[in-house]
Amino acid sequence: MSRPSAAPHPMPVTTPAPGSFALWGDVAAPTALTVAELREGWEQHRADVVFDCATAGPQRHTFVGPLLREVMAAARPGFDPARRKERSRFLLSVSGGDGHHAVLSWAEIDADFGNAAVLLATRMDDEELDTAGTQLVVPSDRCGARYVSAVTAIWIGAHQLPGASPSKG
Ligand SMILES: Nc1nc2c(c(=O)[nH]1)N[C@H]1C(S)=C(S)[C@@H](COP(=O)(O)O)O[C@H]1N2
Ligand SMILES: [Mo]
Repeated sequence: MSRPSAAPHPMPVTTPAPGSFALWGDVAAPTALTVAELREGWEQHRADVVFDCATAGPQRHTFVGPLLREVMAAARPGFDPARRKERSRFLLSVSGGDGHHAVLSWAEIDADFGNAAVLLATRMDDEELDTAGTQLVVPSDRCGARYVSAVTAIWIGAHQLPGASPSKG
């Protein structure tokens, strides 16, 4: 059986400048952000983390940056912010320029659900990330696979069941 040829979520038409990333998907205001904008536009949080790498063992870093959930609000995701069940259907996919990408559920980072303090880093240890690009920081993860570095795009959208009409609330 052949798969439909049209991609359900076409990539943004413009490629973001080096060090910046695109926010796209089911959003009212797709946008591109630089690390400087992440630093200036939102409250900066600090996370001292240890994560395990399958090949290099335990890695210890100090990251600084805004909360992912606060940055995502700038693009206005396609849910009613007052409706918990609507929010609980959304997923995010965070990709690096090398093709590595990892997903999170919106509920993981939502204060009413998992409330994880996931960051988009502007600094790692003594290095400002303006040139390298932002890095996803998931302090509650034991392993490093979702610490996506040199992020180029974050997609957000809901999982829709075929034929289902979602209940409100
Ligand atoms: N863009 C990108 N980010 C990535 C990876 C990758 O292959 N590409 N590997 C992940 C893995 S498996 C780990 S353990 C950490 C390693 O982080 P470190 O290089 O800071 O130790 O980066 C993560 N982020
Ligand atoms: Mo790893």
